[in-house]
Amino acid sequence: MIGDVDDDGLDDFLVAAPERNLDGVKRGAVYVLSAMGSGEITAVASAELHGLIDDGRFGLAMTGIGDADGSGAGIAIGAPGEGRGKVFMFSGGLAGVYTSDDAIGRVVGEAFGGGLGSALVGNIDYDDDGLLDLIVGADGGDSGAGEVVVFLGGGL
Ligand SMILES: [Ca+2]
Ligand SMILES: [Ca+2]
Repeated sequence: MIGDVDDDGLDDFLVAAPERNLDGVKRGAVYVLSAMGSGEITAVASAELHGLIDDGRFGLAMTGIGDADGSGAGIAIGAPGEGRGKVFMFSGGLAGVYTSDDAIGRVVGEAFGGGLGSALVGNIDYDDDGLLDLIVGADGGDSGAGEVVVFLGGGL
């Protein structure tokens, strides 16, 4: 469950198009859908978020990260093809068009091609301290073996 990302009182869906080209090649995009509707994705989405790096595949993984600041449910979006791999955090209350530059926080992988952000699990309390945590996969991390990093809540 992602939560209410655009803060209109209805739980939302995220739809990703990680290979969307936009102004480049496979930069990726994520769309927030609040109310049910039909039509083209850019017309029915209440917010959209764009990657800015070619082959970054922004949106390959996504998760809710809870509402840390009372603005609505935050989300994390992985872009494993951006250099070392990145995860972008956005606070809630999203409406309109954003880019990865609008993120309130970002995590960058340790090594080029590590693919940080290839998988994300949020909205869980991994260490049972009452704060939501974020688990991030890096499918090319640890020299290609893959690795998983747990970010404990409080700092996100
Ligand atoms: Ca909503
Ligand atoms: Ca926790």
